[in-house]
Amino acid sequence: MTRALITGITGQDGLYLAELLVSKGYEVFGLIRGQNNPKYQLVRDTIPEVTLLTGDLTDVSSLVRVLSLSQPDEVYNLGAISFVAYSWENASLTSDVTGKGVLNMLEATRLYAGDDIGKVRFYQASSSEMYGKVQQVPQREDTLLWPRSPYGVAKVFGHYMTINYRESYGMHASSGILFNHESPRRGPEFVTRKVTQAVARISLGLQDSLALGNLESERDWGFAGDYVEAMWRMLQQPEADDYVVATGQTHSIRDLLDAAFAAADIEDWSRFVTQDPRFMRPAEVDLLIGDATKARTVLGWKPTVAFPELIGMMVENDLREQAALAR
Ligand code: NDP
Ligand code: GDR
Repeated sequence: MTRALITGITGQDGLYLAELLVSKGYEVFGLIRGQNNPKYQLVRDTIPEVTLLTGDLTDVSSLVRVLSLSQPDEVYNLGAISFVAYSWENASLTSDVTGKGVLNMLEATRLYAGDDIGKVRFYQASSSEMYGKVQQVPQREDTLLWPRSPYGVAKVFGHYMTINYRESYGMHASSGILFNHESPRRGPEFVTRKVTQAVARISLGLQDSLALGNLESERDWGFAGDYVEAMWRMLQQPEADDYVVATGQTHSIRDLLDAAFAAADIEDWSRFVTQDPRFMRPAEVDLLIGDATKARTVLGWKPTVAFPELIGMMVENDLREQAALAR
Protein backbone atom coordinates (compact mmCIF):
# COMPACT_ATOMS: atom_id res chain seq x y z
CA MET A 1 0.00 0.00 0.00
CA THR A 2 1.45 3.38 -0.99
CA ARG A 3 1.76 5.75 1.98
CA ALA A 4 1.35 9.52 1.75
CA LEU A 5 1.86 12.31 4.25
CA ILE A 6 -0.07 15.54 3.70
CA THR A 7 0.70 18.78 5.53
CA GLY A 8 -2.20 21.24 5.47
CA ILE A 9 -4.68 18.35 5.77
CA THR A 10 -7.28 20.62 7.43
CA GLY A 11 -7.26 23.06 4.50
CA GLN A 12 -9.30 23.07 1.30
CA ASP A 13 -6.72 21.20 -0.79
CA GLY A 14 -5.70 18.83 1.99
CA LEU A 15 -9.23 17.45 2.24
CA TYR A 16 -9.64 16.97 -1.52
CA LEU A 17 -6.19 15.42 -1.87
CA ALA A 18 -6.77 13.03 1.04
CA GLU A 19 -10.06 11.91 -0.54
CA LEU A 20 -8.33 11.37 -3.88
CA LEU A 21 -5.47 9.34 -2.37
CA VAL A 22 -7.80 7.23 -0.21
CA SER A 23 -9.87 6.49 -3.34
CA LYS A 24 -6.65 5.29 -5.01
CA GLY A 25 -5.98 2.87 -2.16
CA TYR A 26 -3.29 4.93 -0.36
CA GLU A 27 -2.70 4.88 3.35
CA VAL A 28 -2.93 8.59 4.20
CA PHE A 29 -1.38 10.49 7.11
CA GLY A 30 -2.06 14.13 7.85
CA LEU A 31 -0.05 16.65 9.83
CA ILE A 32 -2.28 18.62 12.20
CA ARG A 33 -1.06 21.47 14.36
CA GLY A 34 -2.05 22.83 17.74
CA GLN A 35 -3.09 21.09 20.93
CA ASN A 36 -6.82 21.24 20.24
CA ASN A 37 -7.24 22.07 16.56
CA PRO A 38 -10.93 22.87 15.91
CA LYS A 39 -10.67 21.25 12.44
CA TYR A 40 -9.65 17.87 13.86
CA GLN A 41 -13.27 16.71 13.86
CA LEU A 42 -13.86 18.05 10.34
CA VAL A 43 -11.10 15.81 8.99
CA ARG A 44 -12.32 12.87 11.07
CA ASP A 45 -15.88 13.28 9.77
CA THR A 46 -14.88 13.89 6.14
CA ILE A 47 -12.20 11.20 5.73
CA PRO A 48 -12.13 8.84 8.70
CA GLU A 49 -9.47 6.70 6.98
CA VAL A 50 -6.78 9.38 7.53
CA THR A 51 -4.37 9.06 10.47
CA LEU A 52 -3.70 12.47 12.02
CA LEU A 53 -0.29 13.20 13.54
CA THR A 54 0.59 16.31 15.49
CA GLY A 55 3.28 18.68 14.25
CA ASP A 56 4.05 22.15 12.99
CA LEU A 57 6.00 23.34 9.94
CA THR A 58 8.02 25.67 12.17
CA ASP A 59 9.17 22.76 14.37
CA VAL A 60 11.62 20.53 12.48
CA SER A 61 11.77 17.95 15.25
CA SER A 62 8.00 17.42 15.00
CA LEU A 63 8.36 16.89 11.23
CA VAL A 64 11.15 14.34 11.71
CA ARG A 65 8.94 12.51 14.18
CA VAL A 66 5.89 12.54 11.90
CA LEU A 67 7.93 11.26 8.93
CA SER A 68 9.35 8.49 11.06
CA LEU A 69 5.87 7.48 12.25
CA SER A 70 4.21 7.64 8.83
CA GLN A 71 7.07 6.24 6.66
CA PRO A 72 5.63 7.90 3.51
CA ASP A 73 6.43 7.17 -0.13
CA GLU A 74 4.98 10.58 -1.06
CA VAL A 75 4.99 13.86 0.86
CA TYR A 76 2.58 16.65 -0.13
CA ASN A 77 3.56 19.94 1.49
CA LEU A 78 0.34 21.97 1.43
CA GLY A 79 0.63 23.58 4.86
CA ALA A 80 1.06 27.36 4.81
CA ILE A 81 -0.27 30.66 5.98
CA SER A 82 -2.15 31.08 2.72
CA PHE A 83 -4.13 34.32 3.01
CA VAL A 84 -2.29 37.01 1.07
CA ALA A 85 -3.89 40.00 2.85
CA TYR A 86 -2.94 38.59 6.27
CA SER A 87 0.67 38.23 5.17
CA TRP A 88 1.31 42.00 5.33
CA GLU A 89 0.08 42.09 8.91
CA ASN A 90 2.12 39.02 9.91
CA ALA A 91 5.03 39.11 7.50
CA SER A 92 7.59 37.50 9.77
CA LEU A 93 5.27 34.65 10.78
CA THR A 94 4.31 34.12 7.13
CA SER A 95 8.00 33.91 6.21
CA ASP A 96 8.56 31.34 8.97
CA VAL A 97 5.62 29.10 8.01
CA THR A 98 5.11 29.59 4.27
CA GLY A 99 8.80 30.09 3.45
CA LYS A 100 11.09 28.48 5.99
CA GLY A 101 8.48 25.81 6.70
CA VAL A 102 9.20 24.43 3.22
CA LEU A 103 12.91 24.17 4.01
CA ASN A 104 12.05 22.45 7.30
CA MET A 105 9.88 19.92 5.49
CA LEU A 106 12.46 19.33 2.74
CA GLU A 107 15.25 18.85 5.26
CA ALA A 108 13.19 16.51 7.46
CA THR A 109 12.31 14.52 4.32
CA ARG A 110 15.99 14.32 3.29
CA LEU A 111 16.94 13.07 6.75
CA TYR A 112 14.12 10.53 6.64
CA ALA A 113 15.26 9.24 3.22
CA GLY A 114 18.87 8.89 4.42
CA ASP A 115 21.10 7.22 1.82
CA ASP A 116 18.08 6.23 -0.27
CA ILE A 117 16.93 9.65 -1.51
CA GLY A 118 14.78 7.96 -4.18
CA LYS A 119 12.54 6.32 -1.59
CA VAL A 120 10.34 9.40 -1.21
CA ARG A 121 8.74 11.91 -3.57
CA PHE A 122 7.96 15.48 -2.54
CA TYR A 123 5.31 17.94 -3.73
CA GLN A 124 5.54 21.65 -2.94
CA ALA A 125 2.45 23.88 -3.15
CA SER A 126 3.85 26.83 -5.08
CA SER A 127 1.60 29.61 -6.24
CA SER A 128 0.76 31.97 -9.10
CA GLU A 129 1.08 34.71 -6.46
CA MET A 130 4.84 34.38 -7.12
CA TYR A 131 4.34 36.08 -10.52
CA GLY A 132 3.08 39.24 -8.83
CA LYS A 133 3.76 42.24 -11.01
CA VAL A 134 2.76 41.31 -14.53
CA GLN A 135 5.79 40.44 -16.69
CA GLN A 136 4.23 38.15 -19.26
CA VAL A 137 0.73 36.99 -20.25
CA PRO A 138 -0.12 34.16 -19.96
CA GLN A 139 2.28 33.09 -17.20
CA ARG A 140 4.35 29.95 -17.72
CA GLU A 141 6.92 27.93 -15.78
CA ASP A 142 9.75 30.17 -17.03
CA THR A 143 8.04 33.55 -16.50
CA LEU A 144 10.04 35.93 -14.30
CA LEU A 145 8.88 35.91 -10.68
CA TRP A 146 8.15 39.32 -9.12
CA PRO A 147 6.17 38.70 -5.94
CA ARG A 148 4.07 41.55 -4.55
CA SER A 149 3.24 40.35 -1.03
CA PRO A 150 5.12 38.83 1.92
CA TYR A 151 3.20 35.64 1.11
CA GLY A 152 4.43 35.71 -2.50
CA VAL A 153 8.02 36.31 -1.39
CA ALA A 154 7.81 33.38 1.05
CA LYS A 155 6.41 31.13 -1.71
CA VAL A 156 9.30 32.09 -4.01
CA PHE A 157 11.73 30.99 -1.28
CA GLY A 158 9.92 27.65 -0.94
CA HIS A 159 9.77 27.21 -4.71
CA TYR A 160 13.51 27.69 -5.22
CA MET A 161 14.35 25.58 -2.14
CA THR A 162 12.36 22.74 -3.69
CA ILE A 163 14.27 23.11 -6.96
CA ASN A 164 17.49 23.31 -4.95
CA TYR A 165 16.82 20.03 -3.13
CA ARG A 166 16.12 18.41 -6.50
CA GLU A 167 19.34 19.74 -8.01
CA SER A 168 21.58 19.35 -4.93
CA TYR A 169 20.48 16.00 -3.56
CA GLY A 170 18.63 14.40 -6.47
CA MET A 171 15.39 14.44 -4.49
CA HIS A 172 12.24 13.72 -6.51
CA ALA A 173 10.85 17.13 -5.54
CA SER A 174 8.24 18.80 -7.75
CA SER A 175 6.68 22.20 -7.48
CA GLY A 176 3.16 22.89 -8.68
CA ILE A 177 2.61 26.52 -9.59
CA LEU A 178 -1.10 26.46 -8.98
CA PHE A 179 -3.35 29.33 -9.94
CA ASN A 180 -6.35 30.19 -7.74
CA HIS A 181 -8.61 27.23 -7.14
CA GLU A 182 -11.86 27.29 -5.25
CA SER A 183 -14.66 25.05 -4.05
CA PRO A 184 -17.45 24.88 -1.48
CA ARG A 185 -14.62 24.10 1.00
CA ARG A 186 -12.80 27.38 0.32
CA GLY A 187 -12.09 29.47 3.44
CA PRO A 188 -14.55 32.39 3.85
CA GLU A 189 -11.70 34.94 3.90
CA PHE A 190 -11.00 34.41 0.18
CA VAL A 191 -12.95 36.53 -2.27
CA THR A 192 -14.91 33.78 -4.07
CA ARG A 193 -16.30 32.26 -0.90
CA LYS A 194 -16.83 35.66 0.71
CA VAL A 195 -18.97 36.57 -2.30
CA THR A 196 -20.88 33.27 -2.59
CA GLN A 197 -21.68 33.24 1.15
CA ALA A 198 -22.88 36.84 0.98
CA VAL A 199 -25.00 36.16 -2.12
CA ALA A 200 -26.64 33.24 -0.34
CA ARG A 201 -27.36 35.35 2.73
CA ILE A 202 -28.69 38.25 0.63
CA SER A 203 -30.91 35.85 -1.29
CA LEU A 204 -32.28 34.49 2.00
CA GLY A 205 -32.86 38.00 3.40
CA LEU A 206 -30.18 37.56 6.08
CA GLN A 207 -27.80 40.30 4.87
CA ASP A 208 -28.17 43.42 2.74
CA SER A 209 -24.67 44.53 1.82
CA LEU A 210 -21.25 43.22 0.89
CA ALA A 211 -18.04 45.23 1.37
CA LEU A 212 -15.15 44.37 -0.95
CA GLY A 213 -11.78 45.83 -1.95
CA ASN A 214 -10.38 45.99 -5.48
CA LEU A 215 -12.98 44.97 -8.08
CA GLU A 216 -10.64 45.23 -11.06
CA SER A 217 -8.09 42.49 -10.36
CA GLU A 218 -8.32 39.40 -12.55
CA ARG A 219 -7.75 35.81 -11.54
CA ASP A 220 -7.54 32.44 -13.28
CA TRP A 221 -10.00 30.47 -11.10
CA GLY A 222 -10.33 26.70 -11.28
CA PHE A 223 -11.89 23.92 -9.19
CA ALA A 224 -9.79 22.58 -6.29
CA GLY A 225 -10.92 19.00 -6.93
CA ASP A 226 -9.28 19.14 -10.38
CA TYR A 227 -6.08 20.70 -9.05
CA VAL A 228 -5.27 17.99 -6.48
CA GLU A 229 -5.35 15.48 -9.34
CA ALA A 230 -2.50 17.46 -10.96
CA MET A 231 -0.49 17.29 -7.70
CA TRP A 232 -0.78 13.52 -7.65
CA ARG A 233 0.11 13.21 -11.33
CA MET A 234 3.31 15.21 -10.78
CA LEU A 235 4.55 12.65 -8.26
CA GLN A 236 3.82 9.75 -10.62
CA GLN A 237 6.30 11.07 -13.24
CA PRO A 238 9.68 9.37 -13.62
CA GLU A 239 11.40 12.77 -13.22
CA ALA A 240 10.47 15.59 -10.86
CA ASP A 241 9.71 18.96 -12.44
CA ASP A 242 7.72 22.20 -12.07
CA TYR A 243 4.29 22.69 -13.61
CA VAL A 244 1.81 25.52 -14.02
CA VAL A 245 -1.72 24.37 -13.22
CA ALA A 246 -4.40 26.75 -14.47
CA THR A 247 -7.51 26.99 -16.65
CA GLY A 248 -6.13 29.57 -19.09
CA GLN A 249 -9.21 31.79 -18.53
CA THR A 250 -9.22 34.92 -16.43
CA HIS A 251 -12.07 36.84 -14.78
CA SER A 252 -12.31 40.05 -12.80
CA ILE A 253 -13.93 40.42 -9.38
CA ARG A 254 -16.78 42.14 -11.27
CA ASP A 255 -17.22 38.98 -13.40
CA LEU A 256 -17.27 36.98 -10.18
CA LEU A 257 -20.06 39.22 -8.85
CA ASP A 258 -22.00 38.83 -12.12
CA ALA A 259 -21.74 35.03 -11.96
CA ALA A 260 -22.51 34.68 -8.25
CA PHE A 261 -25.53 36.99 -8.13
CA ALA A 262 -26.86 35.48 -11.39
CA ALA A 263 -26.61 32.01 -9.82
CA ALA A 264 -29.07 33.19 -7.14
CA ASP A 265 -31.28 34.95 -9.74
CA ILE A 266 -30.47 38.41 -8.36
CA GLU A 267 -30.14 41.17 -10.93
CA ASP A 268 -27.96 44.25 -10.47
CA TRP A 269 -25.47 43.50 -7.69
CA SER A 270 -24.46 47.17 -7.52
CA ARG A 271 -27.35 47.73 -5.02
CA PHE A 272 -25.59 45.52 -2.51
CA VAL A 273 -21.85 45.91 -3.09
CA THR A 274 -19.72 48.66 -1.57
CA GLN A 275 -15.99 49.25 -1.79
CA ASP A 276 -14.13 49.47 1.48
CA PRO A 277 -10.51 50.64 1.70
CA ARG A 278 -9.96 48.09 4.49
CA PHE A 279 -9.98 45.35 1.85
CA MET A 280 -7.54 47.07 -0.53
CA ARG A 281 -4.00 45.66 -0.48
CA PRO A 282 -0.74 47.62 -0.16
CA ALA A 283 0.33 46.12 -3.50
CA GLU A 284 -1.93 44.22 -5.86
CA VAL A 285 -1.45 41.40 -8.35
CA ASP A 286 -3.48 42.81 -11.23
CA LEU A 287 -3.73 39.96 -13.70
CA LEU A 288 -3.18 36.22 -13.44
CA ILE A 289 -3.75 33.88 -16.34
CA GLY A 290 -1.84 30.63 -16.61
CA ASP A 291 -0.52 28.62 -19.53
CA ALA A 292 -0.86 24.97 -18.44
CA THR A 293 0.41 23.49 -21.72
CA LYS A 294 3.15 21.53 -19.94
CA ALA A 295 0.72 20.01 -17.41
CA ARG A 296 -1.61 19.14 -20.27
CA THR A 297 1.01 17.49 -22.46
CA VAL A 298 3.27 15.83 -19.85
CA LEU A 299 0.76 15.02 -17.10
CA GLY A 300 -2.30 14.56 -19.32
CA TRP A 301 -4.10 16.93 -16.94
CA LYS A 302 -6.95 19.27 -17.81
CA PRO A 303 -9.51 21.23 -15.82
CA THR A 304 -13.07 19.84 -15.90
CA VAL A 305 -15.06 22.65 -14.23
CA ALA A 306 -15.54 26.02 -15.97
CA PHE A 307 -15.88 29.32 -14.09
CA PRO A 308 -19.72 29.70 -14.18
CA GLU A 309 -20.21 26.09 -13.00
CA LEU A 310 -17.65 26.57 -10.23
CA ILE A 311 -19.33 29.69 -8.90
CA GLY A 312 -22.77 28.10 -9.36
CA MET A 313 -21.64 25.08 -7.31
CA MET A 314 -20.40 27.37 -4.53
CA VAL A 315 -23.56 29.50 -4.44
CA GLU A 316 -25.75 26.40 -4.39
CA ASN A 317 -23.75 24.98 -1.47
CA ASP A 318 -23.90 28.27 0.44
CA LEU A 319 -27.64 28.62 -0.10
CA ARG A 320 -28.08 25.21 1.51
CA GLU A 321 -25.60 25.91 4.29
CA GLN A 322 -26.90 29.37 5.18
CA ALA A 323 -30.53 28.22 5.12
CA ALA A 324 -29.65 25.39 7.52
CA LEU A 325 -27.78 27.81 9.82
CA ALA A 326 -30.74 30.21 9.85
CA ARG A 327 -33.19 27.47 10.93
P1 NDP B 1 -5.80 26.63 3.34
O1 NDP B 1 -5.56 27.97 3.90
O2 NDP B 1 -7.20 26.14 3.18
O3 NDP B 1 -5.02 25.55 4.25
C1 NDP B 1 -3.75 25.84 4.79
C2 NDP B 1 -3.33 24.67 5.66
O4 NDP B 1 -2.04 24.95 6.23
C3 NDP B 1 -4.26 24.39 6.85
O5 NDP B 1 -4.41 23.01 6.99
C4 NDP B 1 -3.50 24.97 8.02
O6 NDP B 1 -3.78 24.36 9.25
C5 NDP B 1 -2.08 24.62 7.61
N1 NDP B 1 -1.08 25.35 8.37
C6 NDP B 1 -1.04 26.68 8.64
N2 NDP B 1 0.02 26.98 9.44
C7 NDP B 1 0.66 25.80 9.66
C8 NDP B 1 1.81 25.46 10.42
N3 NDP B 1 2.51 26.37 11.11
N4 NDP B 1 2.19 24.16 10.45
C9 NDP B 1 1.48 23.21 9.79
N5 NDP B 1 0.38 23.48 9.05
C10 NDP B 1 -0.02 24.77 9.00
O7 NDP B 1 -5.03 26.55 1.95
P2 NDP B 1 -5.41 25.76 0.59
O8 NDP B 1 -5.85 24.40 0.92
O9 NDP B 1 -6.25 26.63 -0.24
O10 NDP B 1 -3.97 25.72 -0.12
C11 NDP B 1 -3.06 24.64 0.11
C12 NDP B 1 -1.65 25.12 -0.24
O11 NDP B 1 -1.61 25.52 -1.60
C13 NDP B 1 -1.15 26.31 0.56
O12 NDP B 1 0.25 26.14 0.72
C14 NDP B 1 -1.42 27.49 -0.35
O13 NDP B 1 -0.54 28.55 -0.05
C15 NDP B 1 -1.15 26.87 -1.69
N6 NDP B 1 -1.86 27.44 -2.81
C16 NDP B 1 -3.23 27.55 -2.78
C17 NDP B 1 -3.91 28.03 -3.87
C18 NDP B 1 -5.39 28.18 -3.87
O14 NDP B 1 -5.91 28.87 -4.75
N7 NDP B 1 -6.11 27.53 -2.96
C19 NDP B 1 -3.18 28.42 -5.11
C20 NDP B 1 -1.75 28.20 -5.04
C21 NDP B 1 -1.13 27.73 -3.93
P3 NDP B 1 -4.91 24.98 10.27
O15 NDP B 1 -6.22 24.51 9.73
O16 NDP B 1 -4.55 24.36 11.55
O17 NDP B 1 -4.77 26.46 10.21
P1 GDR C 1 -5.48 35.62 -3.72
O1 GDR C 1 -7.00 35.27 -3.31
O2 GDR C 1 -4.96 36.79 -3.00
O3 GDR C 1 -5.41 35.63 -5.21
O4 GDR C 1 -4.72 34.33 -3.13
P2 GDR C 1 -8.14 36.17 -2.68
O5 GDR C 1 -9.40 35.44 -2.97
O6 GDR C 1 -7.86 36.54 -1.27
O7 GDR C 1 -8.08 37.53 -3.55
C1 GDR C 1 -8.30 37.53 -4.95
C2 GDR C 1 -8.47 38.95 -5.44
O8 GDR C 1 -9.69 39.49 -4.93
C3 GDR C 1 -9.44 40.83 -4.52
N1 GDR C 1 -10.44 41.24 -3.52
C4 GDR C 1 -10.63 40.66 -2.32
N2 GDR C 1 -10.04 39.60 -1.74
C5 GDR C 1 -10.47 39.21 -0.52
N3 GDR C 1 -9.91 38.15 0.06
N4 GDR C 1 -11.46 39.90 0.15
C6 GDR C 1 -12.07 41.00 -0.39
O9 GDR C 1 -12.95 41.59 0.22
C7 GDR C 1 -11.64 41.39 -1.70
N5 GDR C 1 -12.03 42.39 -2.55
C8 GDR C 1 -11.29 42.28 -3.63
C9 GDR C 1 -8.02 40.78 -3.96
O10 GDR C 1 -7.48 42.10 -3.85
C10 GDR C 1 -7.36 39.91 -5.02
O11 GDR C 1 -6.97 40.69 -6.11
C11 GDR C 1 -5.23 33.02 -3.28
C12 GDR C 1 -4.76 32.20 -2.05
O12 GDR C 1 -5.40 30.95 -2.09
C13 GDR C 1 -3.27 32.01 -2.08
O13 GDR C 1 -2.89 31.13 -1.03
C14 GDR C 1 -2.87 31.42 -3.43
O14 GDR C 1 -1.49 31.23 -3.51
C15 GDR C 1 -3.35 32.33 -4.57
O15 GDR C 1 -4.76 32.45 -4.48
C16 GDR C 1 -3.01 31.76 -5.94
